[in-house]
Amino acid sequence: MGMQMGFRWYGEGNDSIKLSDIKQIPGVTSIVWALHNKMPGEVWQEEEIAEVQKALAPYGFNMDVVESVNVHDDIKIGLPSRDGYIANYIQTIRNLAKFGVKVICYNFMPVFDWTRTDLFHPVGDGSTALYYEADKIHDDPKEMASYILNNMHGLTFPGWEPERMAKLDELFEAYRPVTKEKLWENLKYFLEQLMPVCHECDIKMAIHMDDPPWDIFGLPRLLVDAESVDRFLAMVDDPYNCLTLCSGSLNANPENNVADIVRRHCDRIAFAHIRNVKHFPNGDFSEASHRDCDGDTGIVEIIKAYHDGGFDGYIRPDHGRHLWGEGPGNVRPGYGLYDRALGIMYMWGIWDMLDRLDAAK
Ligand code: CS2
Ligand code: MN
Repeated sequence: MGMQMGFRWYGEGNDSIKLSDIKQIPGVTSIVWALHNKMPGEVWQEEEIAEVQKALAPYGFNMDVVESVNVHDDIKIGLPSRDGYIANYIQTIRNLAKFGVKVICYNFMPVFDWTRTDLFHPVGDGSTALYYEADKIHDDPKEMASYILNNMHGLTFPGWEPERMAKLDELFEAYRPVTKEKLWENLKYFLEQLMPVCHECDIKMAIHMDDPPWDIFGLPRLLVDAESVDRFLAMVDDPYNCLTLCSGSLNANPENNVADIVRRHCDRIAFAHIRNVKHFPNGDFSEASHRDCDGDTGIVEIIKAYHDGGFDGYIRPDHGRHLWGEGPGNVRPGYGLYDRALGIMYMWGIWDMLDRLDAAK
């Protein structure tokens, strides 16, 4: 069957990109979606899911992959109230199963989702990209949050919900007793409750890598390298406990060899994110086009590892640069149309050639 190509779309009225535009990108079969108006911990209702199904149907896209059903902080912190939120999560899984959803992407990062210090950094060719300046990140997390929210121009940004950001002090306080080991335990507790339901519903839980893959603002992060990925998969050794292997998140640390992880765990990767990152000697990094030589992530080797492993899961281009008039106010940082479309063609180019070479063997 081969890899199944997806494109992330934030929903009607919440994304400037139209489904009719996505339809013109070759080989996209899945819209990677979510109910972005839901707060972590809320149950996703069938009527709300049905709306998305109705929007996708005219284009023939499937809704197999959700990114993300976000996990409530109380589950990550391990508070007694977590059981209620886990029950809600389970109800959401059951509701999603009724619509044929196959993969749920989520993350287990304390407080924030991905973090960058510049959302529109010049790449040098007239385009801009997400950028991480190591020195800036030691600043106050509140400044970070307000910078990021200002640059979203009122669009939703999962993991940086204004409602949660308004309570940053409380959140940091609540996470204070949560050591890295405690966070692992809380992740295990969460997944062990979910697994029987995942089997019943035939839905894979696919954890996203931490981004960037190291502790920030004194908060622990878990999915940061090959060793932690091994630990995660062994901790809950179940075919429904899977990865969203995000090449760019992991490769923000140049020591990480993503192709090796693909070769090791291809059967447990339910969802692949392809993103290219360029490193600078001082620890800064910039996101780059998907073309192998524009970054240091090893995109060709990674796609080859998926191909060699017989990967038939879902894949999508992750962040792209902002091109051809895309910029602050008219594009979601990292989620423009053009560069992600170019990335898809690059991925297909490699994949189709590998198919051709195999056929000629
Ligand atoms: C995504 C993540 O934009 C991105 O980098 O890959 O934000 C991802 O959606 C979440 O971490 C998954 O919960
Ligand atoms: Mn990703």
